[in-house]
Amino acid sequence: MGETLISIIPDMERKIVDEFVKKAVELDHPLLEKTVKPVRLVEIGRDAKGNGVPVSSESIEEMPGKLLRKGDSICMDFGDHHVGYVTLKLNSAGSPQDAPAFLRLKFAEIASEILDDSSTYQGWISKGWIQEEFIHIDVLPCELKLPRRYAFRYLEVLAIDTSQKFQVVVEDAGLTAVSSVSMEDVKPLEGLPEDLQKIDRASLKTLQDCMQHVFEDGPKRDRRLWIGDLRLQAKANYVTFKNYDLVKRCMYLFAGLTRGDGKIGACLFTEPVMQVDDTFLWDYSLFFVSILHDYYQETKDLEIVKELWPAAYTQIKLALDDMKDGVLDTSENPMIAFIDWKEGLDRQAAAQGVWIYCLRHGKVLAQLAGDTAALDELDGLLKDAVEKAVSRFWDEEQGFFVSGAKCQVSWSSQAWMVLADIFDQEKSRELMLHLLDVKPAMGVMTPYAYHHVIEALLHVGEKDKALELMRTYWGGMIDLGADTFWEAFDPADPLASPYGNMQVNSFCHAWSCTPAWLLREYF
Ligand code: RAM
Repeated sequence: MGETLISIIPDMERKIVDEFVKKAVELDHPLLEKTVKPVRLVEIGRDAKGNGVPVSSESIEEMPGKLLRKGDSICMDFGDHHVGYVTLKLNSAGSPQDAPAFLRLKFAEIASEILDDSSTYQGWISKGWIQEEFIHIDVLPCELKLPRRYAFRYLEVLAIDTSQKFQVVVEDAGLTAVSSVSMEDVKPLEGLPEDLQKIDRASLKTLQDCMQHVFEDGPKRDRRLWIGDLRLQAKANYVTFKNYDLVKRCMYLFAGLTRGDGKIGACLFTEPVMQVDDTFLWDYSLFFVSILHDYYQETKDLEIVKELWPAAYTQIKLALDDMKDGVLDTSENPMIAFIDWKEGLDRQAAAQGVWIYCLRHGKVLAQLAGDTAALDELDGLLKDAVEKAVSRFWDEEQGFFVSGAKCQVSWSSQAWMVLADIFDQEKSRELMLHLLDVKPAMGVMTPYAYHHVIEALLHVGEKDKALELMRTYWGGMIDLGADTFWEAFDPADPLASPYGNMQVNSFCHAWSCTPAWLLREYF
């Protein structure tokens, strides 16, 4: 582990945060490793709807017999989604190798990515996230150990060029898959219909592949600890893998690597040095309160509550700086709270829901920590926040919470206000049914936001409706061949991406693992 990077923190506090980082380092354990071999060769084509799918396959035994000339390729299928390090045994055939073998290696989480053309990519985040390598090999045979870690199921090897005299042969391939947990540690749910079993299995695999030295958000891309993703991963982990050390480590990291002003950042890096990112999301920093609350509910570890309560309480106090008249001020930065990637979403009402949700958890923690002064303050804040939720956002005529100057009605606003318990259960239930009935156009784009809609339905006792939505949404990804669940999915717009192009979307994304929790918790 590298040296700790902490900026402008007074000496006394620095001691405490350094202590937290030290604890986080001590809670880091070696990853479990598993050797995985490709199970077959496949050809990827398009189905009737244009989605990439394996259209034919051959035994993997055929691989060493494939002589790759200029333009030839093979595609290995490793049978499931994995995260890890790849080694290829390469050789030449024909006359002596009189030129470098020039290869392109493409790693794909879903079959469609094999068909993508990276030269067309024009999204707003780095093209560097596309898992593709161009490699010259001067001398064959060789063992090619790739230094990067990949997240993939399919690996295509294309011979961009050889020469007229020799061909490239892939004699063998292997993967050292890594994770902090093993799928064998979790009992699959029994007695479920097949579609739900598949959803549960893909959720577990998603979570497993995101559980590395920290809870990563998506092993293909950011590979770092995001707090909004952590909150949902931790919940799913409590009823499945039960790796408490990893959650504890992540909480210590966030508390130990706050920004100079005490705010917990939206995400943090552990390499090359541990440091908090400068991205700040108002709702994400508040979720530290919730994560600590949930950890206590699961473990009853009062010590850590006492230790981390000051950091949690600080997030509540600092959140007030971004509020005006008791609600989040979104006038300068409409995305100061994240809520969802949905284009055009007005986030103010949903943010009020998050605020109340976290204040309630804050009160539980203050009580546990014996902080009576904080408890009094939180009581006052909570009363005011609930009053504002109704007076500023509730539209009795429409029967919906509305958000922003244009009084936008969105799915996320309703879900978060229901999770915040603004109304009693019956009124909240009516609101959720009204939502499903009217289906406002401002829907959701990510499994993260969809999770909150489903959780809200379960919160008001609408199990059947929740299950139905889970089946169509997460089941929709399964129907498209998902082994793990995706960062973004809009059934009405399958090519949707928060980044302007799907090629950089992550198809194993932590925040989509929650069916594993919901199915165990509510059914
Ligand atoms: C993306 C990441 C991450 C998420 C943030 C808000 O960059 O996918 O998972 O938490 O957005």
